[in-house]
Order: sequence, then C-alpha cells, then structure tokens
Amino acid sequence: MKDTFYITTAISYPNGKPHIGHAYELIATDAMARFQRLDGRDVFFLTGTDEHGQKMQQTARAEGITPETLAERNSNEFRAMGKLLNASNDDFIRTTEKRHHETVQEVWRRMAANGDIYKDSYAGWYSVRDEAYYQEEETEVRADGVRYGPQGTPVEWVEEESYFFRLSAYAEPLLRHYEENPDFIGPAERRNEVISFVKSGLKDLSISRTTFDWGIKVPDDPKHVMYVWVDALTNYITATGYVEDVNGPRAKYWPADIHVIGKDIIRFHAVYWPAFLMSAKLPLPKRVYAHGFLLNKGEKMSKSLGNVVDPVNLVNHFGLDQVRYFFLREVSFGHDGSYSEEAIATRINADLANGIGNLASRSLSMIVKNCDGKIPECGELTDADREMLASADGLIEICREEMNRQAIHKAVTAIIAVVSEADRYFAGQEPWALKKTDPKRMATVLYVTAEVVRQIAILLQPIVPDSAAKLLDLVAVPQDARDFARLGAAGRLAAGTPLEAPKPVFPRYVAPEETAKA
Ligand code: ME8
Repeated sequence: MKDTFYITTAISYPNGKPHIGHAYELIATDAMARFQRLDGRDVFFLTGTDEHGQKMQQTARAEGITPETLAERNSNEFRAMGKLLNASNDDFIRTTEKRHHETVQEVWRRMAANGDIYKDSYAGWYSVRDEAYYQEEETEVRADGVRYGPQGTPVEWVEEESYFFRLSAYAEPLLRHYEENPDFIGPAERRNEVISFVKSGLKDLSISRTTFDWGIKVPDDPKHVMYVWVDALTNYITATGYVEDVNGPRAKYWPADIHVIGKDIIRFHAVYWPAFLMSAKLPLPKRVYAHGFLLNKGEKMSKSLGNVVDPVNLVNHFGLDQVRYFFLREVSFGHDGSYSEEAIATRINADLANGIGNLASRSLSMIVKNCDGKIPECGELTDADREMLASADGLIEICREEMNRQAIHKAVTAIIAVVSEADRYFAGQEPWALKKTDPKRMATVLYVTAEVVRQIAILLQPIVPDSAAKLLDLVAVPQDARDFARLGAAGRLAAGTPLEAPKPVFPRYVAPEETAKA
C-alpha cells in the first residue's frame, strides 16, 4: 500500500474571472502534487470554487443575474484555467454542491453538540470584499471619509442576530497545537504572525448572517445562512467524505497533508479551521503553507491600475511550460514575487533554451549522427564521468528535501545547477574532438551526457510536464519508466536503444518587436 498524500489549493471566489494569482497557486500546488505522485505516493489533489457569501450576491446583483448563474459561469472559467495550466487535480469542488451542504451542516451540528455554538446579537465592522469581521482598532477612516479594514478594503457596520462560535475557548488549545506541531504553519514568518495574533486573545466569532440568503442554511434555523468561511473551509473535508463515512473510499486522505494558500488568508486556515475541527472532534490537517503574492513589476495588481494579467494571455504568449517554469523558478516560494515580460523572456532563454534544451539537442544529435542512431555503450568511467553521474544521481535527495518543505524554487535551482555542470562537462570532454582520436571515449561521454538528460527530464516533470515528456521521448524512456524509482542507477539508459533525431523542445523566445525588426 502506498502512503497517501492529500494536497489542496484555496478554493477561489468565482465573483470574477481567474487572475494570475489564482494561476500561480494552482501551478505551484500542481507541481507539489505531481512530485509526490512520481515519488510513489497515493496523491489526492483538490481545487475548486467558493461560491457563497455576500460578495457573490452583490456582484450578481450588480450584473443583473442570479448568484447561481454567476457562480456557474465563473466556476467554469476556473475549471477551464485548470485545463489550460495542465493541473492534475483529482477533483474540483464547488461549495454549491449537495455533498458539500451535507458535510457543512453535519460539521455545524457537531460543533453545536460540543457546546461551541450559541445565539446572540452581533455588532461590528465587516468587509464584504474580505468576507471578514474586524475589530475597531484594526480599521481606520481615511481621507475619503470611508472606513477601511487591515487589508485595505472598505468595512461597514453590521448589527444583527447571529450565531457565535466559541473561538475564545480555543486560544490555549491552538497555542498548544502550534507548539507541539512546529510544522503546522509555514513559512516561519506566517507562523510567528499567527502565534502573536492568537496570543493577543481570541474573541468569539459571528458565524451566521440573516441579511442575505446566498449561503448554506443553519440546521433547524433556515432564517440564518452560515458565515461563508465556515462553509468554505469545510470543503477540504467534504471532498474526502470522511465526515459521512470514515471508511469511505476517499476517507483515507483525511487529514490533509498540506493546504496551500495565499498569505492573506492564513488566519482563516491556521486559527479558525483548526478550532472548528477541534470543536467537531475531527483530525486537523498536518500543515498549512502560505505562499506570497505576485506583483506586476513590483506593483500590486488591481483593476484600477489596469495591470491585471490574464493567465490565458500569458500562456498563449509565452507557452504553458515556459510560464510554469518561470513562476516556480523565479519566485521564492513563500515570499512575494514580481514578474514582467522581460524577466520571463530572460529565464526562458537562459535556463530552458540555452540550458537544458541546448544540452539535450547537442548531445543527442551527436549520438544520432555518430553512434548509429543508438544509445552508445558506456565504456570505462573516468573521475569526471563518475562525478557527473554522482551529481545527477544525488539530485532526487536534494529535491525531495526541498519539495517537502515547499522550497520549490530551490529544487528547480538544484536541477538547473546540474544542467550547467553537464554543459561544462560536455564542453570540457570535447566529444567532437574524440570522434577521430578515441571513438570509444566519445561514446562514453555521450552516454553519460544522455543519462544526465534522462534524469533531469524525469525530475523536471512536475515543473514542465509536457516538455519533460518530450525530453524523455528524445532519450526513448518508456512511459512506465519515468517515475522517481527509476532515477539513479536503477534506470540507466540501455545501450543499443534507437534514438530519433532530436526535435527542439524549448525554442528561444524572441519578442514580437524583435521579429518585426528582423
Ligand atoms: O480567498 N498572488 O478566494 P480568492 C498570489 N475564497 N496569490 C493570490 C493573489 C496574488 N496576487 N491574489 C489572490 C479566497 N491570491 C477564498 C478562499 S479557502 C477555503 C477560501 C490567492 O479567490 C489567495 O491568497 O480571493 C488565495 O489563496 C487564492 O488566491 C484564492 O483567492
């Protein structure tokens, strides 16, 4: 039996079309899911849309359509983005689905049965855009006369009858949990931020609303709909069926190994969610990891600045694997990252076209021309050959360690460092000169280089799946020999395997203006 690995993205608000931040989160989570699958785990990867709440209802009203229509339309956009990005999610959850309503109501009943839900009246500052309540001290009135919350969104005064969750009772249990499970929150900055927030004291949380009805009804009190975060967070457990049947086919995936989210929603995931689960007596996820925000040339993206990049345009312009590679290599995962067309172009050309693409085409075309079109025999190894192979063989350990702490960019950097080493090796060994003087030695150098290409391609699969598959086709690696168990000596290229003339996998990026000039 394989070890299970359950990984999720946040579920997005479909009150608009997906933007590059959504694409980034999905690409990064997909890379982690693919990595674990290739590393032999039984992976369940979930993404989806968070369709209830006041923001959805308001947007729908402004467009003159029902929230159902809005949710359906934009949820399809998110699904389509997943296809475009080659996301390998095993399920796509919508919070308007029946399975989800049932799970959320059951979780509510369990929290109530534990004595953690009571009715009272609520008065306070609410941000519709964040779907979050704020304390007066967290808000400020700006020059425009409008009061804003800590995320810079307008807040409004809300007063109504509401159910409350006894969050105040969970400060101590949460702090103990963070202490006993140092890996529960990552990266460290976020962990510190959450701990100091909880240490500053937790107030009970208003968890139902009566001023609108686009949400999941409170059991036995249908005048109330649930606060959208109670509903939204529960999606992660809904998809496993764990609450309904702990022996069901997907129940083995709960608790999740990791929830991947953006830094703006860490409080919901690292404070509210574990408190709800403790109250409902359900197991807690093992880790919550917050990535940073993507900035356009260092600036926050916003509709008013007109710098919101549509992921579809970016992919159509640069190519999917190029975009995936750029985000995963360029942004240090867990921190904010900036992107620009120039930066993407530079990365593509340096690492992909001139890097792995060039190494593969130079070495493999020499094999096709000079070794009868077959993987050559590997003769006696020199120290240089052994060192080269050892670097390639050692990569999986490094990548595993980096990926297990979500340092995706470091795993990619380690892989690219071996590409550079292979470039130096190839240049230093001068196989083209050995052709006349020592063809056996030439064969060995080409064998070693092709073997490095094989391992690099296997390891690049989570990052650039389609291109890595093409590279593996070039070295004729069978479909069933592409997982991480075949790395190192276990899967060495077999001499005599016929190769075809290599086709370019990573073309150089030339900006449209340059093509016009030429
Ligand atoms: O927060 N860069 O939905 P959402 C990087 N429905 N990541 C970004 C980003 C940016 N510029 N902008 C947004 C919600 N994100 C809730 C989640 S989970 C139970 C409910 C990330 O559509 C953001 O941090 O506003 C979040 O992880 C995800 O995109 C969805 O954001």
